This record gives sequence, C-alpha cells and structure tokens, in this order.
Amino acid sequence: MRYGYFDNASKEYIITDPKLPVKWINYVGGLYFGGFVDHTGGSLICKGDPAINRIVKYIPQLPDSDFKGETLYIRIKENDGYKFFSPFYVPTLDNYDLYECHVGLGYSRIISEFYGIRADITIYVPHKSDRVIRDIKIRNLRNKPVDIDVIPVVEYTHFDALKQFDNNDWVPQTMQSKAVYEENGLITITQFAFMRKNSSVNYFTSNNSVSSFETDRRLFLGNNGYGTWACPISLYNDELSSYEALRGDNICALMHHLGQMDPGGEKRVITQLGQCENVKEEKKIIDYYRNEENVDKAFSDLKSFWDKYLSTLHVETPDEDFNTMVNIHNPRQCYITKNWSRYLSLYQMGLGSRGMGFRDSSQDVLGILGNMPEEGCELIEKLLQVQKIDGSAMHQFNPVTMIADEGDARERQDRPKYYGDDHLWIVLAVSTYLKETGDIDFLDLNIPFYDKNKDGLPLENGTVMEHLQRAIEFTHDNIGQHGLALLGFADWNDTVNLPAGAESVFNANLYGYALLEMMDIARYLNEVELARKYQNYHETMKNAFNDACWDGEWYIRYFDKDGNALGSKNNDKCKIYVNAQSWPVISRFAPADRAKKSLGAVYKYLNTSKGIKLSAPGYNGYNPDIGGITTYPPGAKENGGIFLHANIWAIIAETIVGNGDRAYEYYNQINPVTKNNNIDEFECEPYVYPQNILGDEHPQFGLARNSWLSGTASWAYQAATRYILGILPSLEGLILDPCIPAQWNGFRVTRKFRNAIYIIEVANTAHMSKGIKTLIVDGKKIRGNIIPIYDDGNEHIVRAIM
Ligand code: IFM
Repeated sequence: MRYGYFDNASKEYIITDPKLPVKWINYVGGLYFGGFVDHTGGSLICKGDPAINRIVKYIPQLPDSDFKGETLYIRIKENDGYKFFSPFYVPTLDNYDLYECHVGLGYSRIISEFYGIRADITIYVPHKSDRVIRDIKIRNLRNKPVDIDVIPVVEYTHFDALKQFDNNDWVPQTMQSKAVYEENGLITITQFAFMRKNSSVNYFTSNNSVSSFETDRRLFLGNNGYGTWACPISLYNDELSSYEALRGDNICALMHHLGQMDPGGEKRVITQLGQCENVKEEKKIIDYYRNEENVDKAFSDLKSFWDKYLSTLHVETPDEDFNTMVNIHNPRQCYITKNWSRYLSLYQMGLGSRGMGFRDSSQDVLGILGNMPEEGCELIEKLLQVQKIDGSAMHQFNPVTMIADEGDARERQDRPKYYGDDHLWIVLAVSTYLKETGDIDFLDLNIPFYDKNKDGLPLENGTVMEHLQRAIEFTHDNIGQHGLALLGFADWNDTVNLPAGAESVFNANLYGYALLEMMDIARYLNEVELARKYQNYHETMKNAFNDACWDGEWYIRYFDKDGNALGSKNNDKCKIYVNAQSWPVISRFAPADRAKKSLGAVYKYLNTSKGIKLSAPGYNGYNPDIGGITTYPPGAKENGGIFLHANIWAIIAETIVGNGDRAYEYYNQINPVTKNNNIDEFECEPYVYPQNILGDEHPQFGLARNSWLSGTASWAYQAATRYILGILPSLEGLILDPCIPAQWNGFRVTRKFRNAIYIIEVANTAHMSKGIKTLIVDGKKIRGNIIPIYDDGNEHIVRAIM
C-alpha cells in the first residue's frame, strides 16, 4: 500500500506517491493513434507505426526526474515574481500536498495540490479518435485571489524513432514549427519534419487563447541552452518568444493567462495533440474538441466502451484480489496486448522491424475473443495472411505494411529459418473464435498465404480451414529422429537456438493440443475421416513423446541434433523445465501417473514463493551453441527466471488434473494485486502482469520487469475464467468444469455467450475442487456439464452443485 491502492468502484488504481521505483504507465488510444502515459504525465504517442511515426520524444533511459514527451507548468504571480511548478511532480520535483495518479481504463487522471493550487488533469484519446486530450482543471484553494498561468508543453521527436538517434545533422534540419493564428485568439502550432514520407503535420492547440508560445527547446530552457526542464528560464518572462523554429529540437509550449482566480474558483483548459494531413481541413474536428461539452461526452463514451467491454464476464469469488484482476485489470491488459502486441511499451520501443509477433498475437487474441469477437477476427485474418504456403508462418510482421520477416532467425545463418511453434498457435486462435461465436462459416473464408510472386501478389489463397490443415501438416512433416516435432530456430522459448535437427517437446505438445482442437472442429463439421486422421496423428506423437522423453521423475525438454537430451537429470544446467511438464498435461499426452509425478517435480524443483521458475538451475556464461538463454545471469528471464507466461500453463495443467488448491496457490503467488504490499521489491505496476520476475538464483529475487505486453495477460485470463472457474465455450455450448480451491464455498459468474446472459451460481458446500454433481438451468436439471446455447438475448439462471 505504500505507493497506492485499488479503487474497484471507479475501476482505477490510484497511485499516491510519484516517487515509484520505476515509471508506471497506462495506455491511451490504439495502434492507429495513441501510446502510453506515465504516472508523472509523460507520454509516448504515435500514429500508426510506432517505428516510423512517433509524435513526441520519449527516451525511457533518461532519468525519471526528466519529463518525457509532454508536461505542464502552472505559474503563479507572487509579490516577488513568478513561481512555477509542474502538477505532475516531474520535472520540477516540488513538495506536493496531494498527488494522485488515477490509472483508469483508457485514461490517466492526475490530481495534485501544490502551493494552494489544485490541478485535476485527465489524459486520454477519445475512442477511435486521433488526438490526445488533456483536460486541465485548475482550482484556487487559497483564501485569497491568485493570478494563474498555465503552460502545457510537448517535446516532439523526429517521426522516425531510430533516425532521431543516428543522424544529428539531418534530423534537426528537417524539423519545423509554424503557428496558425485564428480570429478568435486561438492558436494551433503545427510541427513537421520535411522528409516525412507523407505530408502530415503534428499539431498542438488548446481551447483558450494563447498569448505567446515557444517552439525551440533551447529558447524555452534559456540560459543559452543550459537551462533545465526543472527550471526553464523563459518562464520568468511574462511572455514566451513566439519564435517559429526552422530547425533544432522542436517543442511546443503554449502560454495561457487564466487571470485572477478567486478563492475556490476553477478554470479549465483543454489541449489537443494530434497529427493530420492538413490543419485547415482538420479545423472542424479541432473545434469540436475545444468545446467542453463535447469533451465531456468523449470521456463518457470512452467509459461506455470499457463498460461494454468488461460486461462479457463478471465474477464474484471469495478472493477479492482474484475478483479485482479478473473483473477489471486482467481483461484490460488483454485488450492492450491485443492492440499493441510487443510493439510499444517501456521495454519495447517499436523500433527496427519487430512489429507484431505471429506467435504473440495468436495468443493475445485468445484473451479478448469473448469481449470483442469482431476485432479478434480482424486480427486473426491478418495473422493468417502471414502464414506461408507450406503451413509454417513468418515470425513477425508490420500490421500497417503487412511486411513480415523471420525475426531473430534472420541473423543466424547456421540455424533453421522458421520457428517450430508459430503456425500451430493460429489453430488455437481460430478454434477459440469458433467456439466463442459459432461463426463456423469463417472456416470457408479465402485468405492469401504470405508467399508472393515477382509482382508482389500472393501466389496462393486458401480457406481458413486449409490454412489450419497446412499448419498441422507442416509439423507432421517436420519430425526428428525420435518422432518429435523439430525445433526450428526456436519454439515458444525464443532463446534456445540449437542447430538444425533438434527436437522440441514444446512443439510436440503444442501440436498435440492443436490436434485436439482440430478434432473438435472436424467432428462438429461431421468430417469423420479427418477427425480420425488427427486422432491418429495425436496418438503417434503421444507415443513417440512418451517413449523418448520420460526422464524418471519428469519429462525432458529438447533433443539436440545428435540426440542428446536437454532438460534432463543428466544435464548440469537447466535440468528441468516447467513447460515440458505442463504442456504434456494440456496436450493430453501425459498418462495420469506421469502427469502427477512431473507436476510434482515442478512444485518440488521449480516453485518459489514468488512464482515458478522456467527452468533450473540456470546457465552461467555465454554458450553460442545453445543460444540467447545463456546470455542472462542465472535466475533472469528465460534462464531460470520466473517467466509468468509459463506459470499460467502450470496453473492450467493443475486444473486439468483436478488439483484446485495448487492451481490457486500458483495463481495467487503471481497475481500482481498481491504484490501491492511489496512494491519496493516488485517495482512494476501491481495492476498488470509483468513478463518476468527474477528467480531465486538472482540476488534481486522478486524484482519484476517487462510489464504490460506479455502473453501472460491472455493466458492468465483464460486460466482464471476457463480453467479455475471452468466456464469454457465450446461448439456445443458453455462447458462448466470448475477446479477451485476446496476451501471456497462457491462462486458466482455472469457470462455473456452467444447472445444470451448466463448467471451462474456454483455451490461448493462439499468442499471439492473439481466435479459438477448437479446442474440446473432455468429450473431444469441437465445431464452432463454443458449448458445449452440459447441465442435468445435473455438471462438464464444456472445453478450448479459440486
Ligand atoms: O515466447 C516468447 C515471446 O514470443 C517473446 N517474448 C519471450 C517469450 C519467451 O521466450
């Protein structure tokens, strides 16, 4: 509680101390326009592609005391001259009487009190719009009138984020700012870089008249360029220089004299930061958002969007931390990862050609299909377009240009050029979409494969079903000496890169799980032969796996090209990997006795009080034959770190074997909400899952990094809702198969599914973990545990007894 608290009524997390160990952020807008806002008001905003269309300059490596991107100064006229400070704490670092950053759904609101002035600033991108609104309300808390100026500032970047750093002559020469004066005293400052590939300009404006402005950073900071953001010398002058910079570090500062404010008086300034083709043409929309009522409406529309998004599923369990995460923060993170993939965060700056990951987005989409199937379907269609004719997939792609590449595999000539898992994830994405929506016709949609002819046109199209079948056949045809799926450049674990011929237990099991999904689809379509074929494939891989991979107490993880095992008791390092134990349960490859033993080994050798380590013990020193895993110290990231994504699969595996207590223990120990009391150790936001936590081999055990954009979000949501609470959409109906801690007396869920609302009450007076004894829907007893599809827009009351 040292730094803040959850306020579930407002669906916010409220930060109460700006001096957090690291910046905490929130997302505004989407990939079309938006980015993130940090808890001290800084922001990184882009339009479209973050690599080549940045608007403001955000360099995370700079000290936390420097603002980045955007800030605000408030200036008070005192007897002895001007006093100014930032209501965001950064960059002036004054003593505050109150500071709150409300991290809301799609907005951040910073409320602060300094020197008897209350500032209340809400920052957001109106839903589907392309501008950042900063709605600034200033109130005089003093008992005498006060003269107040408000000076919002943005610092622009060159649009090409990498160029900003590597060409320090050309870039500054291309930056230009120009003022557009309007009759009513309003001013819009446009900023553009000449070499921009299109003619668009950035603009910054407000709804109040501006008496002067500054566009040159050096002039704003003053002292011949040696002024600081903490104390810009130009703010000691009545007016800014109104200089229109033709080069250099372009900023935009707008001087607003709000005049005398009486005690209790309040004034409002609304700024807009955006990008458009032509400001004159944009003026109508700019004017729209200068109007306070329109801005209020935009904010309430944003709230409605989120209310609707969250209304798909609401849970009431005996665990408040579980409810907080599942009802608010986890689904929000799912939406953000779906939008941004691994494109833009404090850890991924969207540079180079990283773009969206095929594997990542295929998993991210699983987390939002219940809430927004249409948007999910759009993303799935994009992903299918980067699948190749041979069934494998390109590793990453730019969603704007749809140009794809092989990721890190490009850089290693001595390694395979494809990732052995990518293409299999899309099977899960499509089948989850079908199960959620029943939109079976989607399987007939024609979608091009990625391979192009010399004119850049697709060489071949295939139906969605053909895409899926080719994905399966690709793995079926790429089998190693033990009959297991080949590794390719890597599987889910990017960092183990073995020479060609290596086999991957992960890929074998992901293939097994994908086959189960294909069997469901084939059976639903009445394709008996196809279902039988996949059943045989499943059986064959299962046998090969069990013949080759059992190590006595757990399953091994890889075979190298010479048939040596990795992840075995005979290795010195990385003797056991969690994914090699959880996935055989998920794929239904592991027989009950082995499942029990291998999951027990996870608990014994990999579990810690802060989460399950990916493997143990860690490598200690770089080994190019193995790959990136050996570049980390023991206990970090893939080298024995607590990789949260993989923790979730262990939770799911435990629910499959019916161990509700352990599944819940695992869930709870990584639930970020539970870290709120221990932020000095954890450091990251307690309202989102980070990708990794340092493991117990590392001296900073418990420290989290890479928050927000992680596959953990989507899988954690699935683990909580589909596996622990057991509300699992299927082609035939809504399966109810909870696996909960035995101590729970039950729980309640409201779930929208196929145009009906299911109000589900599960009673657990017998204190079981798994197994529905009685199921009653709308007063009628039902055999089995599948709740029918009603598709009637009505509420249906489901009562279950465990
Ligand atoms: O699976 C990968 C993911 O694609 C990118 N981040 C790391 C994960 C584990 O290596």
